[in-house]
Amino acid sequence: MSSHWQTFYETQAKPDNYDEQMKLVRSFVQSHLDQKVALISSGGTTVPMEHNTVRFVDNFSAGTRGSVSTEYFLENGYAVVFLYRWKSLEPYSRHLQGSQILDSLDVIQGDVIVKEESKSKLLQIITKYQKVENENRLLRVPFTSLFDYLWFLRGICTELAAFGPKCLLYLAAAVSDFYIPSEQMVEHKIQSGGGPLSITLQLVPKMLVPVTTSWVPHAYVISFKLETDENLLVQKARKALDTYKHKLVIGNMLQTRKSRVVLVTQTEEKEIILSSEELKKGGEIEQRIVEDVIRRHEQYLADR
Ligand code: PAZ
Repeated sequence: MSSHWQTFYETQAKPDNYDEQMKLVRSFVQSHLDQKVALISSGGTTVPMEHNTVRFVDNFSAGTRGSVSTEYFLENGYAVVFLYRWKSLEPYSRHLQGSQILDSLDVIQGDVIVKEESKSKLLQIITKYQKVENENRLLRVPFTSLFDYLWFLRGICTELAAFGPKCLLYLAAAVSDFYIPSEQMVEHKIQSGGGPLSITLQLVPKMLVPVTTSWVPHAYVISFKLETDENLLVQKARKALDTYKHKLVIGNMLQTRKSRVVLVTQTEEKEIILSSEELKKGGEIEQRIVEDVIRRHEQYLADR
């Protein structure tokens, strides 16, 4: 009999661009087999309400955690598959959001030039970006819906299994716990003429089960746990560790996620806190998280 997660893949169609994207993943894997690799998931998933989707359920995630962390993993020599919500923040370009790029430029005698005060910032970003591009160490795989995300998660994990323990999963995306299965979804735009709308959302299967037991059983797997009630945070992180037997849960509160996280393992609970001074100076908590996580991954490799 199929398990809950297997039924999901048997009944929910794969994304149209799945085969094309997976070809890129395979080729990326082949070029980096001798390196450490990280799969970083980032941003929020949408849950469509109609097959011809006009409306969907979404969440708050901007993709900051994933995109910032990706830069630090790349700085530390990892090859990275960045599985991210289309149009959420991306590594490097995140520094130039909205009108920032236009504000850093000027027109002088018909030529576009970079303003003096923006040069050092742009130089830093572009130098790092070009190094990573030249070394082909970053593969971006975009998703929008929960279906896309879960299909790519399985496909990419299965390919990354070839890295064995050199593979690290850093699952920072805010993935919906609820969805409308395809067979229960209406075809066309839901009409308001029928009065108030009630919808029933089903539970999304817990994919950390196949991730840890079947798809990448030797990888160093880190999941994130978001809460809004502090009393639940560590308790829920521990429950996840007990259930999925992976290596680390990084807990964070919605309101303080940029300045405080708690790293929970089977034996330890450790906080990383960024002071308001550090934040004001442009400090990024992801730098400290990634340093810590890389140390743990190295220890994991050394212990094997
Ligand atoms: O994307 P972002 O930087 O705005 O938020 C990051 C985050 C809070 C989504 C992430 O740190 C996280 O906790 N992800 C897991 C969420 C969960 O499924 O509990």
